[in-house]
Amino acid sequence: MQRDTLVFDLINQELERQRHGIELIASENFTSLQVIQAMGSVMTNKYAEGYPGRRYYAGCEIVDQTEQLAIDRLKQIFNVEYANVQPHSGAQANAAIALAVLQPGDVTLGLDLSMGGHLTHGSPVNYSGKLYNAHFYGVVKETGLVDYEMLESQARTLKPKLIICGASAYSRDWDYKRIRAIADEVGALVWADIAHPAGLIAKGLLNSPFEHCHFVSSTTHKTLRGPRGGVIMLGKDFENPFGMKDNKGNIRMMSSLLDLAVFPGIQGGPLEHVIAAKAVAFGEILTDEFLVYQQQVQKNAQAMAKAFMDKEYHLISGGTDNHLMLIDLRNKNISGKKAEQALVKADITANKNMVPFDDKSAFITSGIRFGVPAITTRGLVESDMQFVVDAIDRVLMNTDNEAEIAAVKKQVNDFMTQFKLYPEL
Ligand code: DSN
Repeated sequence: MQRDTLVFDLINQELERQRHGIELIASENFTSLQVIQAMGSVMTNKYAEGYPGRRYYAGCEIVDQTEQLAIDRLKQIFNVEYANVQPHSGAQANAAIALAVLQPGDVTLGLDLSMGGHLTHGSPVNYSGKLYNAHFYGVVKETGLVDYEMLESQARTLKPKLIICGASAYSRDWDYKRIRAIADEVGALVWADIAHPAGLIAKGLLNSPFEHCHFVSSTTHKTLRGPRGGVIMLGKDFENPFGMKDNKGNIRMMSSLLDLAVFPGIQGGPLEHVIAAKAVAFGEILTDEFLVYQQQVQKNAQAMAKAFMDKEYHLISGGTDNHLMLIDLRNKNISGKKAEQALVKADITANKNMVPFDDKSAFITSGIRFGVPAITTRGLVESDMQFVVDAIDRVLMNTDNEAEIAAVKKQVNDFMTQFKLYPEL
């Protein structure tokens, strides 16, 4: 068959876009070439419903080994008793936890989406807000920090079955111990969604949720720098406290209920090519180089935050502990939408984001979110953050000046040529 040049030309255009630009979307990263090669492999041809050693299809001896390798490496990274590497995405991992733990109508308590939370933590437009009785806590207006007192009073009043911590746009660490104490008082389970900071947690640079949270989910493609996908983990496997039964009426350990929730609960055949790529990425995470990378992520985020604050940008919570920052642009008289659109013209990619207590809609927003995992993978260090922030500021101060934005774009493209991306391709 003739090569599909239409598609491969587009793939090459995307590669060039990634090479020329400054990638600041906090949830993106650049995987290694061997992660891409594992994903683009014959493993995609295999059906393997079930789990290693207990599949519904023949011929799974090899994919059993790659999946078991991914499981074992993930357990080693986080020192946990249970891991499921089959969720196709973070949203699927989260859906499986909800399916395993909750009945329709059960009360959940998560961080409000407009305060930095995630769609799957109870948003009314998501299954998690349609199927379950979702309630929310927020952040303190003055500090931008999670409002643990509100969480506590909401939990006491609502008696949720599940308390959810974790966020998409929160730049500070979490007090998992405090949340667990609240949960124990009201008889709730705690689930930490570490999709964003997982890489930093993996290397001990942020608090670990595993000792305190019953369930932990993550994506694999953000700070973990693996292929697009999700995982579920249990620090310690435990008997399910609500006596939930499988379809044969047996009360099972939580690990079994989670396995059943992923397959056959919400998914069919696992993506064994992606699981092979997860195994490769997990191998990379176990190396000392990955610790150096994560340390650089934190240093770059702090240098970038300082450079923004020096230019009187208003960072929610006044800084960052992790890989991202959320900026309220209202003192600069520009919306998040306009900022995002102007920046992309200069080949700087970031995303508009609501800020806590925003007076604009999710389509316009008052804020913008910047993250450094991808540029850190490219090789940028603290001293490069001033160039990045100067370029962003020049665009944001000239959103209607096409000539100025074109000049920034040229500078950005020239600057990025020194940081190689997939030179083999
Ligand atoms: N919420 C998305 C993000 O952080 O970009 C991921 O689901």
